[in-house]
Amino acid sequence: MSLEEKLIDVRKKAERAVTVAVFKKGGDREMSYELFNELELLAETAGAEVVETFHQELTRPIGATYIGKGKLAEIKEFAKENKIALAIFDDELSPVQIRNLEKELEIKVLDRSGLILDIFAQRAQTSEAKTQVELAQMQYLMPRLTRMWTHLSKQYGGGIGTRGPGETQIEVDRRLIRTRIERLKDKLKVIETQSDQKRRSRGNVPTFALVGYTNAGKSTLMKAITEADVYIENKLFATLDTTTRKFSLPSGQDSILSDTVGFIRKIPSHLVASFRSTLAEAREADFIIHVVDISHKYFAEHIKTVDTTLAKLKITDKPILQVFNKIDLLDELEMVKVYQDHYPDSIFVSASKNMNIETLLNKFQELYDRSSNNFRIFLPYEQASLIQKLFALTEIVEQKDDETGSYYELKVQDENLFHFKNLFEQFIVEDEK
Ligand SMILES: Nc1nc2c(ncn2[C@@H]2O[C@H](COP(=O)(O)OP(=O)(O)OP(=O)(O)O)[C@@H](O)[C@H]2O)c(=O)[nH]1
Ligand SMILES: [Mg+2]
Repeated sequence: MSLEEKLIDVRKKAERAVTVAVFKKGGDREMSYELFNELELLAETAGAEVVETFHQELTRPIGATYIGKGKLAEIKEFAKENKIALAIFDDELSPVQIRNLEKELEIKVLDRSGLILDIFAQRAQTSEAKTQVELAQMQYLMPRLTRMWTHLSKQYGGGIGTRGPGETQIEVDRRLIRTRIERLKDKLKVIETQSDQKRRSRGNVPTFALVGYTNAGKSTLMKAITEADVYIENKLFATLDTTTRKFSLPSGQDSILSDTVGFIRKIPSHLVASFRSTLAEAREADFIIHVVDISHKYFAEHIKTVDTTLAKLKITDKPILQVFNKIDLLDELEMVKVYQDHYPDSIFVSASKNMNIETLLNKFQELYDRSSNNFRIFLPYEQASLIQKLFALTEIVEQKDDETGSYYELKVQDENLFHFKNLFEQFIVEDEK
């Protein structure tokens, strides 16, 4: 069995599935149901048909089997009667739990992380996304290798010489996975260097990155602003790759907008880590645009998840603008007013109905103006050799020439300020800030 085959392919192996969750005793039941609902959506996105859902109220999940014996028996019986092939659990299960559950239920067991990984694997298109997903899958698989897998295809460098004396198949598998992980990491390093170079070659253009919970409407907003032909779908994780497009701020300033993979509650940590290069666009952006689906009942939970994920990615040191999307779905515009009182600094739009997009762009402009430092300099013609540097380090807002040189009005981003001052301090006419 190849390493890939050791990962469950939901489409092939399990059209008929049940979902299983533990609800925290004394917790918010309505919310528990809603979050459980999300698992069902994920399962359907992966290609499974959820035939039944099971949940049990517990103070905390049970160590060995996650749920209690009675519930297990109930699921087992249901699975037998209804030809269920797969049980999907709403948490990350330990390798031991998976093993125990499979033995007990006699069907395949998949946890939330495995499910999300499977969706990513199905949807990955570019070599970058594929490599990142595979890395996450291998890291996920590593501690979950069990004795039931006895063969390994030779294509990954197995075979003669790889088997030490007395080594078990699991140890061989582990070693092969480790080698593979190293190779994937190397490949990603190359990809990362290439996209770093691409980003640098864009020069000094301000960049805005759309982030947010999956299905919030990031791609739709991208399309509304830049007319980019991006993929939009009412499914989770429609977008896996980063798209970047040029657009203009109201002042005419050239800018770049990027759309990227969405976040979700309990996202596997391997996945976040291995999507480093895809998320680099957000990490390197000047401004973060956090898109929230305000029509979702638990949008406040979504905001929390996104904030936590951004913190994990160490994206905390830049201006963040919260954009509430899908206001066309709110019952009355009055509702928007209520929300507006709670989130006074946010913008309310409908990406698909093109509502308030202009206001949003004005807000982008405001962010940009606030973040940059404005200067006026006079550069004599004999200093023409510095012009290249000036163009690289600043945004020229206006230029006026006279007999001896040129006046420039410019903006300098914080990160270029030191370099700029070093070279041009002596030419500054009046500092407007
Ligand atoms: N009613 C309404 N629906 C919207 C709006 N914006 C987006 N949608 C719908 O919401 C769904 C998800 O939109 P996407 O733009 O694909 O969402 P996304 O945030 O890019 O999602 P992922 O790429 O999966 O993370 C689609 O069915 C859109 O048509 C809006 O303003 N109003
Ligand atoms: Mg998208």
